[in-house]
Amino acid sequence: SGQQQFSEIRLNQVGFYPEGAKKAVVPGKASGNFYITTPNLSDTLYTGNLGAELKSLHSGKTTRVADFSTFRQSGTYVLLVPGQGYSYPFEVSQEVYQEMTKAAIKAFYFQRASTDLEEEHAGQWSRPAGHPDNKVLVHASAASKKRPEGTVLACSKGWYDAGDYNKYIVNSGITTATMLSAYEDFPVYFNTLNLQLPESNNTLPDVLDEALWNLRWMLTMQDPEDGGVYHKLTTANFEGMSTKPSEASAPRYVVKKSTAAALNFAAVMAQASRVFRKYDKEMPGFADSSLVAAKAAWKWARKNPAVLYDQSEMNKQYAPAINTGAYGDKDVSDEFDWAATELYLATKDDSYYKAIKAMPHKSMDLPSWGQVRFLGYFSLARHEKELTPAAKKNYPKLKAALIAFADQLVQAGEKTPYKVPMGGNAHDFVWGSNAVAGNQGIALVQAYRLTKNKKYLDSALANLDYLLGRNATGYSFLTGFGDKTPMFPHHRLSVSDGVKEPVPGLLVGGPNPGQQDDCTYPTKIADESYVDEECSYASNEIAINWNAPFLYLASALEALKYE
Ligand code: 9MR
Repeated sequence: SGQQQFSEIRLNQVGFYPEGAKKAVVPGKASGNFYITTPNLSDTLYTGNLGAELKSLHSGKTTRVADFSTFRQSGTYVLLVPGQGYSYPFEVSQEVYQEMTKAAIKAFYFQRASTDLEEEHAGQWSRPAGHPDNKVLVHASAASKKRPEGTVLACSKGWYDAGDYNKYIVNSGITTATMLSAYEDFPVYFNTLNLQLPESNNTLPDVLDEALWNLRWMLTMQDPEDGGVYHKLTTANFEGMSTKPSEASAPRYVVKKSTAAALNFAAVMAQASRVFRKYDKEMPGFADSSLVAAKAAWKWARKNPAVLYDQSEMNKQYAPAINTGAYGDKDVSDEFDWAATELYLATKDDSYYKAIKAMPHKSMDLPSWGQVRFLGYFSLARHEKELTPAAKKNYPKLKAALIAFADQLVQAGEKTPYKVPMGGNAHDFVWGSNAVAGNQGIALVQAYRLTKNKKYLDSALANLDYLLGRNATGYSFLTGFGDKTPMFPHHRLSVSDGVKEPVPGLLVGGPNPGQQDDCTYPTKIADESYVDEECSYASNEIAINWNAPFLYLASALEALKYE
């Protein structure tokens, strides 16, 4: 019965900053007082009153908020509602998110391909190397004169995309960019962070060492002949769920070059050239060669502006058929804008800026693997002081649009029954909805940076609360953190390693009423469409592009609390 009582009250299961907002959500009919007590329920330290009854947009279910923001005493507590039971124990402390944030960054290390993970760095999740990717085959769809079908390429390193073992340029691009942006925005925080990586003893911040693992792979995906970039590196079919990396032996291919891949590559390589410039001594030539690679990819994309990746069309023409993730974006106008922006910032050459179609674009869309315009906008805001007159002229409009976007999120958060921006829009619950929550958090942090108005930061923190338990499922969606947290993610590394606990620090996809897998879900209600089972790749897979916004959000909050 303890379990029953625990699961009813929803709150951030990791805990709260002493100075931060603190809210729990109580579902059902309870009203009246709530209490903050010691975990053994013996001492009551705070008494509050449950708020007004709220109704979910998605389920129609009613909830009330327990707001105990003014309770600031460090310690471990439970929240008690008579007749409703008590919450999981939670902590109030200035350090409450320290380990969790580190784990969310370290998770990328666990996704590394082509390397042994030593016990010293990986603990019980250590493993022998898999996917050396030093003998990757050029697929028929990617054959060129100099590189005919079957040509052997070396494309080692990189991160596994998700629960599968493939490596996709489009998704890698946005992920790496988000990680580099976190560093660009909060260098002081990252400069001292020790993630216990094999590279932790070098002079680079660990987060940049981690980003480099993927950047080095990305660079191998460019054809030096023409600057084009292969869409992905993949097996023909997904490997079995219990195949260990070291046992995986299916041939790996690079497939067809695409415009989206070239532009994602161009954008992130241009950003990398900017970020790594100051490490020219440690990595001679890296910044320069990244920029050269970015320009070559941009040129290819301008010459080939509409080579969309359509896997089923491709499979009609070429063998073997490729049946893994497509990341088949049908509109690359945002990719053009993003790449142009990053190249402009890396070179200050106005001709790149002039290539941007609209500034700002009339539709302001949250980042996702297929929608990357905001990444360029955030970069412009970040480098506001360095803009040339051409870009400076438009900047006030962009800034106003970014703030207006964040205002909508804040307003949505006031209306949702969980008092979080996430879920304020019926379309928030897509495949990988937890990345929507994370990316909303980034947009809010950006607005805070632009205005220094704390309401944006509070709202960003509310989405962290959402991800760590204040949501309709009652799960804390980051593996290894919280009391009710995914144990069975769709993640081959976790399934195949024989360790009970999944690899820690990974964010699962989250509620997705699309339910595009063959799992049995508890309900069709949007914000509850989640199931902690291995079969559920549509709600319980993990993915690098979902972890990256979480990494950004958590790091930003950690960095900013000291301001
Ligand atoms: O995140 C992707 C989601 O937006 C798509 O709807 C879905 C189906 O195409 O694919 C998701 O990405 C998966 C990728 O294709 C392969 N690796 C696992 C990714 C996460 O599920």
